[in-house]
Amino acid sequence: VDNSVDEALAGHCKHIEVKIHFDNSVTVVDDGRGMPTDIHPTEHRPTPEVIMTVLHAGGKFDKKSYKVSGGLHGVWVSAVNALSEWLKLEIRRGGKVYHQEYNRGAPVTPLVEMGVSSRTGTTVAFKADADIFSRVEYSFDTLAQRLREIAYLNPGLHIVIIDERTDQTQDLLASGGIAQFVSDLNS
Ligand code: 0RA
Repeated sequence: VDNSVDEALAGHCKHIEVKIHFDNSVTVVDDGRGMPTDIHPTEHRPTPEVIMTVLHAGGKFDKKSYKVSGGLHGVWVSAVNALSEWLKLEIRRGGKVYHQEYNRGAPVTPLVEMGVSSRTGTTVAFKADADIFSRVEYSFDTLAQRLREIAYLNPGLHIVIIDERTDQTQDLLASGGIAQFVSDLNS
């Protein structure tokens, strides 16, 4: 989600969907630019694989021009990958759809071209590793609360959270930003 919010802060993402599935896996879909799919200039493998497996990778996060970040400079998505039993990455970019899968942080498929799409964005689906976490069940309220805060801090960014375990959903869009937060708090 923080990587998707970074895309929103850069002006390229308007919609983020977070879905908690029945098996407590989670899917995060954004309509950002999609991760670059070229070969990484120094690592000599596809950039998404570098972003997903190397802490602090991601290229743009280290650039001086990149002063705002909802995440922690490229750490998050690789940390999520390392702590996941499995993770499935889908990238829509340049008219194409790419896919790669990982187990416990390690790639188990190459990055492959899967089809065509007129949209752009990134989808990350993952299941927290029960060998690492003693509890892998998500709290809808905790996640909804955090995503609501993110929505207030990013006016115009539309965040939807869907819980398939209970059919609960929250539609978060705060066009008025922090001013709206104060007014909602007062009311
Ligand atoms: C590196 C560079 C660019 C975008 C991203 C990473 C990116 C990562 C994630 C993770 C989840 N959603 C994401 N969306 C984008 C910039 C790409 C460009 O310059 O076109």
